[in-house]
Amino acid sequence: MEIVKFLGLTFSLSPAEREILRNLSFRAIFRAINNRRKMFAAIVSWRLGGRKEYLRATTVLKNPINRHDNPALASMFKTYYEDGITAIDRIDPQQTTLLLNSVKEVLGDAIHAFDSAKQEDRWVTCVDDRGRHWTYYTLGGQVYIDIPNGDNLSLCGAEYDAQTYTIQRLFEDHPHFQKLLQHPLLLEFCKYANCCDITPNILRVDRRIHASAANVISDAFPHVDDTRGMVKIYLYLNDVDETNAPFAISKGSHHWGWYPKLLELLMVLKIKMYTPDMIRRCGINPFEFYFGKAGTLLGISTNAVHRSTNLEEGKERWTVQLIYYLKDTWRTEKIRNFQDMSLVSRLRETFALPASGVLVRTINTDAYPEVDTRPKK
Ligand SMILES: O=C(O)CCC(=O)C(=O)O
Ligand SMILES: [Fe+2]
Repeated sequence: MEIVKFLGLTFSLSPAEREILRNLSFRAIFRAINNRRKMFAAIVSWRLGGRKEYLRATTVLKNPINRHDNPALASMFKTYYEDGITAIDRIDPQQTTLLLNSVKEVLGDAIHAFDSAKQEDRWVTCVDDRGRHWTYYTLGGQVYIDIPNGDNLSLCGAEYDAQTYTIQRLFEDHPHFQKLLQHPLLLEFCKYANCCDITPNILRVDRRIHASAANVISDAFPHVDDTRGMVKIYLYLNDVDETNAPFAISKGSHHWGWYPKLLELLMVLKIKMYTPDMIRRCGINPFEFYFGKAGTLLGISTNAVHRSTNLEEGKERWTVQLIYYLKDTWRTEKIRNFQDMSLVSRLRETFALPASGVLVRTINTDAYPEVDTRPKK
């Protein structure tokens, strides 16, 4: 041990430390400190700049506390804000029946094709001679037609062109749909949930039946629909209970802590599925199932983690779904820590990403708990 005086301080140094100190010039020390300073400044400006840019492009769903004079609307908005799902209204039985009949007519050919499909047809999308894009999915038990809004076709996807059958043409053929879209509570809901944009991008008419493979290859896996903001309105056209595909959602998961940065990452990694273990680690709620009489109108954030449910054999579920996209990233006011510095380590833990960088994904469909919970009023 050697005693050294340096800058007025007394150090005791081992011979090796003394050797190191001898080789250190003031210049080298200054350079090291300066580099640290520059690096620190770069990190700070990146964080501030990145944050500014991120916030600029992000639509924020605002907490509606005290923001509405009408108590019924205030309660609907509050439920949607807190849970990511809310009942909007119950359409009267006469209008519901008219809509169901229209949907049966619109889906007629597609259902016929579904019924006569060979098993290997599996997933078929085609455009019929009227320009309607219909899809049937024999393994998933699903038939649907997606009808885009002619006023913003470019937002709906490259597959839709000028020849496509649009919502406007649907209104001419079946005026009940127009009436549905003018429903006052539905419009109020859109104004709030979709940040003033009350025009759906796509109207989907959908029929589901029992599917033997529904739990293996379909939206039965917990998932989120998009990294963009997405709102869906579901209209149940027949009674829906635990036997015929109630919509299932993890309430409040749209507030998820490192969301939506995390979702961007998930999309890049092409992960849309979550195992129960991931859900537990992410700290989000177990799934709740939404039952409802024919005419039930639900407003849903499909940025929340959700999943479909298989039907019992012989049962059907008919729905009209209105799909709204926001153009950009999205978050709620409640989200904090979305720039959490520990994001990478949380991700590693959540997705069991080993040090080698190989992604391990285990999906055990038997393990999803079916919680039988009725929607709260
Ligand atoms: O229709 C359902 O039950 C759920 C389907 C789904 O995942 C969705 O609409 O995004
Ligand atoms: Fe979905």
